[in-house]
Amino acid sequence: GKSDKLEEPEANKAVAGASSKPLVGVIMGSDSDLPVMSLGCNILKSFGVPFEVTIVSAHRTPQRMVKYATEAPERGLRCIIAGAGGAAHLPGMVAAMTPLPVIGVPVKGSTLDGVDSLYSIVQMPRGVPVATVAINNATNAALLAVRILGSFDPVYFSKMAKYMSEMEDGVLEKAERLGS
Ligand code: RP5
Repeated sequence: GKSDKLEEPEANKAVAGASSKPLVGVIMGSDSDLPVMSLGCNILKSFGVPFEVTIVSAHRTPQRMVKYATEAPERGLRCIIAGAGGAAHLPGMVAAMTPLPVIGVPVKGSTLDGVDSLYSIVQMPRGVPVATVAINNATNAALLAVRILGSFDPVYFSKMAKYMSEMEDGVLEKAERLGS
């Protein structure tokens, strides 16, 4: 990280709405990913999804990554959102160590426009899938997590349907104002 290292409590404090009985785990390789990843946390919060957020680095804290991934199911997580930049191994390594669905967010770094992160995450070899969203699009990662929860929980299913219909209304209103 560039400045102060964020330990767990600080990382959770940095994102209001983080819960003690999380269904979704939001992890990232570095505190420098937090500005991007907090966009996803805001979505989870707005849908009322219990989530947690912390820093887990595949390269700098490999033991912590193994512990996080292997303990995630027994802690009640249903889905993991993992953001990382550069040689972004985190989502793929976590997916290799848990049967839970993993959504990868390629975080744009200071070089290569985030294409390095995108390729690292999207090019998972056969057998270990990572659902990859667009560069820096933690918003879509969180929306996908809500849809995963909605596939077995009607509460989140309805919330997603409402979100989609409001989004549609928003566009139709704008179109109307333009006179078409
Ligand atoms: C990755 O390296 C992190 O996910 C981050 O995107 C990138 C740079 O990390 P810092 O050097 O800013 O800590 O592991």
